[in-house]
Formats: sequence, C-alpha cells, structure tokens
Amino acid sequence: MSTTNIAKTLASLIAEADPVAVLTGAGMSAESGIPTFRGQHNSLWSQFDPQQLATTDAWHADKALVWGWYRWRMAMVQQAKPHAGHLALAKLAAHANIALVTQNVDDLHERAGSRVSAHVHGSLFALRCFDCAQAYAQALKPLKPHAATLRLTPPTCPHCGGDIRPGFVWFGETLPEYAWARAEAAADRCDLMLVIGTSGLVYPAAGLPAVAQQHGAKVVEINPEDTALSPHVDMHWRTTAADALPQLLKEIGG
Ligand code: BV8
Repeated sequence: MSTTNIAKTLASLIAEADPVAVLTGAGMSAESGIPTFRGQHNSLWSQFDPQQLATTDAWHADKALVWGWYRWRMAMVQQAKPHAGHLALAKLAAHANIALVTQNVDDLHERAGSRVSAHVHGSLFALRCFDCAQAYAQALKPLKPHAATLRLTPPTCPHCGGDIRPGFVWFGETLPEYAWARAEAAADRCDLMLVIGTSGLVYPAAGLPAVAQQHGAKVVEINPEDTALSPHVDMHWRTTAADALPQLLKEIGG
C-alpha cells in the first residue's frame, strides 16, 4: 500500500476511534538527534551497551561512569529540539482523543506541546536520592554534550548524604505505579493504538499493544524497520516518525 494510502487509511481509523492510544519509544526521538537505545551511533558511549549501564548493578559497580552517561544524555536532550513528528503528534490531539504513553525519558513530547499521559520508564530530569528517594531539585553544572569525560561524580543528597541518581526505571526495577496504571488504562480503553519508534523488546511496556488487541483495538506500527511487534500488528507503516506524523496530520485536516 502506498504511503499516501496508508496515511488516508490511518486517518480514517483515527476518525472512528475514541480514544487513540499512542505508545512511543526511542525511535520517536531519533530524528531529534537522540541515539536510540539499541541503534548504532558513533559517540564516546557507543562502546557501552545501554542495557548493561541502565542497571543498579552498573551503578554499584561504577556510579561515576553511569552518572557520566546520564549527564551526557541530559546535555544531548537539552540541546535537542522536538522534530516535525513531535509537533504533528501534539497537533493531532486537537483532532482526536489521544492518550500518549512513552517509554522515553526525554521531554521532547512535552516541549512539542503534547500532554503525556504516562512516562512508564520515568524521566531523565527527575533526579532523586538513591537512599532516601527525596527529589533533588538543585541545578546541575552545565555539561557540553560532546564532553570527553566519561566519569562524573554524582551529587550527594542534602538530606541524607546519599548519592543522587536519575529518576527513572532501571532494568530489574518496577515501573512507577501511577504511570503504569495509566498506561494500562490507555491500552485497555483504546479503539486504536499507534506504536511509534519502539523495538518492542522491553517489558512490560512491550505488552501494551497485545492488551489493546485483546479487546479488539487495532494496532498500527510506525517504524522504518521490522520489530518484535511487527508480526502481531494490524498495519505497519514502514517509515519514520518525522515523515509519517505530518502526513497523517495533513490527512486529518490539521
Ligand atoms: C519490570 C530507562 C518488574 C533507563 C529503560 C516480562 C515482564 C516484565 C519484565 C520483564 C519481562 N521479561 C524481561 C523482563 C525484565 C526487563 C526486560 O524487559 N528486559 C528485556 C530487555 C528482555 N524489564 C524490566 O526490567 C522492567 N522492570 O518489569 O519490573 C520486574 C522486576 C524484576 C524482574 C521482572 C520484572 C523495567 C524496564 C525499563 C528499563 N529502563 N529506560 C534509561 O533510559 O537509561 S528501557 C529502555 O528501553 C528505554 O527506556 C527505551 O525506551 C526502552 C525500549 O527501547 P525502545 O524505545 O524500543 O528503543 P530501541 O532502541 O530498542 O528501538 C528503537 C526503535 O525505533 C527501533 O525499532 C527502530 O527501528 C526505531 N526507529 C529508529 N529511528 C526511527 C524509528 N522509528 C521511527 N522513526 C525513526 N526515525
């Protein structure tokens, strides 16, 4: 099916759906210059496997390395801008009842004007104490995104002296209860789910499309590649987020 026909078909599915759940992953931020979690990129950090770094074991083994990685990612997100796909998705909310669930820890959806219903893996900028879990709101020293430093010492908690860590979910940690409940509710209630820019490998988030299909919702994947979800979706639009979403908005009359 040609890309125009897919856009038209998807626009008519959206017109009949209420609500429309949207599940995004790292691919949604790729065209803003943020490397995906499992994709290739040539940076200081491409020698490391994010799967290994995003764990409490890695933190205990070398917290300065893990903190250096997150500070590099924070600087990159701060330098990045939402792309045409983020902006189109935000405008789509004027034409459909969108419940946006993201696995991403960046704030590009919000900066594009979207209301995010659930950040199921937390947020890069929600810092908290590893020991007493108190939020840490002090400003961090600005870091150039191409800084050559790998290791940086994390700040200490003013309340208990513990280490400050990024406020999101590492592998082996449970998802934030409130965010996960909202994500499940979005999957439970939607008539249609758009799955944009995720490899569908990380659970329980990757199980949300199946939750939607269990009650008869259609699932449409927008991704230039095949993924673990592709064999199960109702339609696959093999293109990028910044290409698809503006076309979709145009078809919907946005
Ligand atoms: C948990 C924060 C309870 C950190 C992340 C079954 C049920 C429950 C748990 C498990 C289970 N099986 C295994 C587990 C354990 C584990 C898991 O899923 N492991 C996998 C790897 C097998 N899950 C957990 O540990 C979760 N916790 O369930 O708690 C529990 C506890 C203990 C034991 C059991 C259960 C916690 C998972 C959260 C981990 N934290 N992030 C950080 O960011 O540093 S996850 C991390 O992966 C990111 O958040 C990322 O968003 C997420 C998913 O990756 P994707 O977003 O899909 O990114 P990826 O690079 O893989 O793919 C990008 C895609 O975009 C590609 O398809 C590409 O083609 C596409 N793309 C590229 N460019 C574009 C594009 N698409 C569109 N446009 C483009 N331009």
